[in-house]
Amino acid sequence: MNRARAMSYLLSRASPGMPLGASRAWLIGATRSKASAPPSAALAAEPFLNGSSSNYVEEMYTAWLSDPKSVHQSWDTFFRNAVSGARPGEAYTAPPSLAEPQANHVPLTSLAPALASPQMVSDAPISDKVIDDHLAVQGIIRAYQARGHLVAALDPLGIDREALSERHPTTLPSKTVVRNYFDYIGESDMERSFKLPLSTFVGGSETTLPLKEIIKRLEDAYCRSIGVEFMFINSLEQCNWIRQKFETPGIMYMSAQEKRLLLARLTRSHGFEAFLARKFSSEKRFGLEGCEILIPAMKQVIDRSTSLGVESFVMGMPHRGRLNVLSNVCRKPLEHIFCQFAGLDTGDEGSGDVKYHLGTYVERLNRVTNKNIRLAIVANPSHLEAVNPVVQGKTRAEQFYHGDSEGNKVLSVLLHGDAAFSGQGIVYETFHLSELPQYTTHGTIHVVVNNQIGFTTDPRMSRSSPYCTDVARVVNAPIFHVNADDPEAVMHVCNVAADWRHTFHKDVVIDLVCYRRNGHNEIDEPMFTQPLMYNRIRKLKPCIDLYSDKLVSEGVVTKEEAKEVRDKYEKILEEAFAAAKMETRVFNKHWIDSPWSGFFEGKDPLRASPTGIHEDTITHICRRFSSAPPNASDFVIHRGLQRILNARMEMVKERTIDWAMGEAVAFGSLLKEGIHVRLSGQDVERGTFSHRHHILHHQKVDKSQYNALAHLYPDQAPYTVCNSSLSEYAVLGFELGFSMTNPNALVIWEAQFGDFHNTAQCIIDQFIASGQSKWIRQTGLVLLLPHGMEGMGPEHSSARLERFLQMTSDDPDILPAFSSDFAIRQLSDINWIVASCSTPANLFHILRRQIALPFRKPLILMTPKSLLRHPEAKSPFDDMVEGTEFQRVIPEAGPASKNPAGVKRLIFCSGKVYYDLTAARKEAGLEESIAISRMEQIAPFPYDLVKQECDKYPEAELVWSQEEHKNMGAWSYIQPRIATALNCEKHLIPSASESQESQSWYEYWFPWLFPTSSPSEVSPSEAPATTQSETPVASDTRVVRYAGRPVSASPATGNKKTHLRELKNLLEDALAL
Ligand SMILES: Cc1ncc(C[n+]2csc(CCOP(=O)(O)OP(=O)(O)O)c2C)c(N)n1
Repeated sequence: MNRARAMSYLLSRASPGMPLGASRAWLIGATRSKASAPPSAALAAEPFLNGSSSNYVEEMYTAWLSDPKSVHQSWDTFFRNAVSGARPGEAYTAPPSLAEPQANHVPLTSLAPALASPQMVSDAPISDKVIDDHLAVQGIIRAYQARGHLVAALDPLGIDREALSERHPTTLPSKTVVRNYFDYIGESDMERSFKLPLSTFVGGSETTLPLKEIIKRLEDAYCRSIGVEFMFINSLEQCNWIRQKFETPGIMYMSAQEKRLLLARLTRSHGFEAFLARKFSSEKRFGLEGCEILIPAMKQVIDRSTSLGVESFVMGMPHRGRLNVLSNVCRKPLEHIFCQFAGLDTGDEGSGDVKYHLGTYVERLNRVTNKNIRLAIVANPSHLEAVNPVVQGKTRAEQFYHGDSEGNKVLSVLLHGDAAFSGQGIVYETFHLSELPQYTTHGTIHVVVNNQIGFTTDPRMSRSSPYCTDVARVVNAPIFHVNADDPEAVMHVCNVAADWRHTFHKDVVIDLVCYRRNGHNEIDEPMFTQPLMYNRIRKLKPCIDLYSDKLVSEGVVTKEEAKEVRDKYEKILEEAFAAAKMETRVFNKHWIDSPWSGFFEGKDPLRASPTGIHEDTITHICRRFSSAPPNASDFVIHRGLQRILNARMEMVKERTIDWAMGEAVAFGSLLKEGIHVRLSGQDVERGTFSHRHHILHHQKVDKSQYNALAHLYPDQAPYTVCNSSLSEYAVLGFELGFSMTNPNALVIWEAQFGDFHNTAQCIIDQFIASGQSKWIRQTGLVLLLPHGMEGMGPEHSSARLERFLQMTSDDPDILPAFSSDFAIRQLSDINWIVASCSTPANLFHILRRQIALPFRKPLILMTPKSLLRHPEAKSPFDDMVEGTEFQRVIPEAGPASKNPAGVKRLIFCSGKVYYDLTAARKEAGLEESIAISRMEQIAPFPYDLVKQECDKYPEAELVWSQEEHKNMGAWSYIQPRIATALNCEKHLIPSASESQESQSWYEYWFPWLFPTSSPSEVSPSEAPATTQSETPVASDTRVVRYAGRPVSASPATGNKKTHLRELKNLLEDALAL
């Protein structure tokens, strides 16, 4: 509230009819309804002020308060009338004036409507003390709302803060909170009654309270076990909502039944950790001891949200307490959890992950609300907070596909550690997605397990912000700090958080201030580094004991009942433990977080659908894509864009496409088939290189846009194209999460320039490269990475192709069996696809192939820059029609291919350099003697086609030419693989499945195709062999030579001349015979 508004508000507390000069007369006594009466029609009677002069009024008023003579007599009269109860419009007595009132003047009474009455005009002086006391009380209330949290008793250890739990109501409040307001009002005023402003709810139904009581209630609301941070929020409505939720007397009331449920949940939480500690004392489990309240807290959030209509919860969390959450929140079978401790072999595919990183998905009944709910915990790597955007993307996708446009049915919940929450930048990046139209999940509930330590580092050394939660302030999220040893306070905060999210669809943070009873893990000794803290911790009773003692003393439960609850749960644990002992293997499939029910059913795991399409479809999409909106006469298009559309239409007439059209036809044809397409990244709507233009902007009307691909067919799937925030880490993670929800969607993230992906490296390394292996979770996510040496300097050239290839999971020394399904089998066995297309038609096919495959694989696609407009980088419609397909290798088709025996050199290359090589070859007149083959799919390596090409040119020297430096690009990947392709007999290996020990993913998903293996308990030795090897046994002693730039530390020169010289050298090296 600005000062002028504050003043008017202050004045509006005045009561008509009060005797002027009576001490505190206008601070007390008026009813709330009178005080808040709306401005009357008499406002116009005081036309000497307007909204913009409110500051001036305020100055006059302040000056008048300190000395009525310091202002003009007319102001003096006005204020006297106003405070003595003059009705609106009647306080003003016009002074002799030379000028007419201004037309835009607004009367003061519109700001302070309840002030004035002409009959009340009096010269009696106003007591300064009255004014000051009033201001002080207002200030005190506001101070508690703004700073009460600073002295709240949040820390169960009592280390960090001035604990006020024992504060007596008559004791002066902490200066930290009230600053110097108590210089104006003191202990002697404690018994005086003050009228309560509308900005507080501490009065409940009362409008006045003694100061003593006001302070007591404010301390109860803001300085006990809950510290509320919210006054930075820019919405008065939201601030008032929060005030009401914490200040209303009795708001934290819990029934005996609710308390018993809370005790039972706390008992389970505690019992689970205690049981594991007993049974697996030397195993790491990152237990929850010291924050056992987390389990009841999460359950409370779920109960409350479920009662408000939420059906699905997508959750992300770190290691701490994860097993407990899996068991007690998700109801993951205890046997599955115990088996993870037993060191058993895996019974299915995948390399697996440690138990405290695993995900899960369950559908179950919420017993409190009697509603069915879905719960998913997203699997994550050790990299703290990295899962946050993935959870958001998955949540957003669930909302999108359920038509849940306001997030009423699907809710994301993110758990954090205190050190990670403040330390990891991805937290900030993810927060910034929270309100973006195409990325919002309509509010996330964040829960911080704030044990006041990160591994061995305490907060003084690990963050510069006062709270670990300060990052959440950037999105105006309220932050509820709460002492985790006060279970009922925690439950209250959880309810408020769920209500907040339901009401405002915005993020909210619950900061569970707790401690960590053991070391970082159960094997660590915390006394090495935090001796004082741990001395204190050792003296603390566990929360369960404190709370059950409390309930016993309140008579809510008896000691026997509390024990009975513990014993019952102990029995459940023991039984599950015994059952787990009978298991002989663990199954990764038990931990899938995003099952795709129905997707794999009835599909041949090694058969892809065709990607070529009917020419009519191509023409239709191309025409739409080249046209202005249907209401073109009303929609003013930029002239430059109209030229682009015209040029596109010309291409349609010539039955050709360029890069942008190839992409558009891929998208459009998938949309036609009901496949949702989502393209996200920085500036993707136009395209970094201004080639895409998927969104046309009306040049005269703001927000008037046209998205041609969203209007191709009446019954098509939705097309989402969205410029993202300037974040790679969060946005790539988000799109990965989105892609996990629905396999029948093409989800694409595009980097501005390819190299920027490295700020999202964790998503690439920890999730995309290894996700299927660790968590048997598939994704068809596509990464478009602009790549190529165009003389644009070191940072805009290389998408670091070499890194993706280095993380590719195929063995360079193993030649898979050649068979009719060689290509798709390779795709199925690898962790991701890495490709660099040189033609728009191949781009079209590879994008469509993502959906045509019977499984999902990430696609890492190097995309061009200059090729976007290269006159030769075009494709005829013929290359996309039915019967055509993605070409893994585009073989030489020119003169050299007609007389292969006479070819002296066979150059393999990939991407844009092909066009440089062919132009230079032509110029040198070497088209007969040098063949150039393009490797469009680099990984999995097209052994069969490479071998075919090599065999075709038996006399040719083999060269690999690339524009990247020798220690970069594809060279180190292709070199050993070409050698393997040539020397087959040395590398002959049965098909990958035959050599696998455990069940492969497709055996699990397609059990009907593998009759000998049951999907659940198949023995590795029973795993069926796949097709027979047809690998030719032959040997070629040629070796491949490198032709390209030498090694370098930097990906590219910053000097244009050097760039051109390097290119010339490269071409000479490749082509000189
Ligand atoms: C990105 C990242 N950096 C470092 C680590 C190693 N590490 C694991 S737990 C941990 C401390 C985390 O502290 P906090 O977030 O407070 O959670 P707590 O373990 O206390 O529950 C660290 C540094 C990690 N897992 N991830």
